[in-house]
Amino acid sequence: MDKKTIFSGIQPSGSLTLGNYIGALRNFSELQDEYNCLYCIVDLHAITVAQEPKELRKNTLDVLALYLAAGIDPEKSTIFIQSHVPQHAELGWCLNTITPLGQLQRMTQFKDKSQRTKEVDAGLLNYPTLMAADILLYQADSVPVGADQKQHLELTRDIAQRFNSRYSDTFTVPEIMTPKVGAKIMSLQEPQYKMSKSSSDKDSYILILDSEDETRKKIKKAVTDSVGVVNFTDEQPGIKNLITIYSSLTGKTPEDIVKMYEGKGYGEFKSDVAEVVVEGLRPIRTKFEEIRNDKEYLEKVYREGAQKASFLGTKTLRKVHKKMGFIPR
Ligand code: AQP
Repeated sequence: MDKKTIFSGIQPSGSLTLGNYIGALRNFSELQDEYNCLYCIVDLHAITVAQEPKELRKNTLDVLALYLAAGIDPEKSTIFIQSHVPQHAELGWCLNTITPLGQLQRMTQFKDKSQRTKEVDAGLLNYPTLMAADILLYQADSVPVGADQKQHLELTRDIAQRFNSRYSDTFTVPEIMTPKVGAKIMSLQEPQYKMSKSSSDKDSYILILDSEDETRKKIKKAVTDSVGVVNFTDEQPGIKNLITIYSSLTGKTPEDIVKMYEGKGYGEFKSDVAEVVVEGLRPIRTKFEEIRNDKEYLEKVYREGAQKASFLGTKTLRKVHKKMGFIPR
């Protein structure tokens, strides 16, 4: 039987956080043997909010090196940069024409980001249709993402179904695949919000590439509460988040962790969480240092990846053009 297809992407809109790692990146390599995987660095998405061009170039190569350091193998998976495969933008345009404006305006991410941005451009509103194009272009069966992307995935499914019923069966309707623990890692400073790489408060996130000392300091400073007991409850969102991080990096259940810290203070708990994070990220940080400076290797990976992705993307796009009534090229 043919392997099922998986697509996922990460924006090079900053340096990747522990949230990106636990919610998405670290699950990517585990799927490579069972699925036909495509992993993209979605630079076209990153420009939906203002980016410094030099920074964007650096971040794009950093994300690529992190993909490789996290164990994504270019012999098994297709790794590529979104802007190198123009079919994404082309399909995105077509899908925009069958997506109701109101549906895009109701997206939580659009509402959140447009509140934080001085000038809201059309690209931010159309982000989800481009994301739908990313996924549908490869007829992906499943999309491994963090829980924050659930609404966008639902919109993708809607768009696929709308296209299929309007023009006949064309797209696979994809399923979301979220991790059991750690699908949403929260900010260390405002645990009611998710940890985000574009946050203006550096203490709110841990970057995969933060130094070990910086990581320890940020966890020490993490907001907790006055209860003073390590509990896994919504009433103690800061502590709950630290337990989630601990649990997702060690495989221990939240209940086990609560038991381990019975009668112990937050200080000891936090310093253990810090060690778990430092240990958990050390292998990927070390590998990243080895890979990031090998420009030739990185170039080979993204060029070959774009070729493979482009071949697959063209197949779907031809079908779409034909069904929508375009004259074949
Ligand atoms: N806090 C999080 N917990 C779990 N998963 C998360 N992801 C992001 N934040 C968390 C998952 O990481 C993948 C890549 O996300 P993205 O960069 O494409 O966009 P995002 O979800 O908007 O991530 P950020 O860090 O919040 O980026 P900015 O600040 O630029 O918007 C996705 O699978 C996402 O679910």
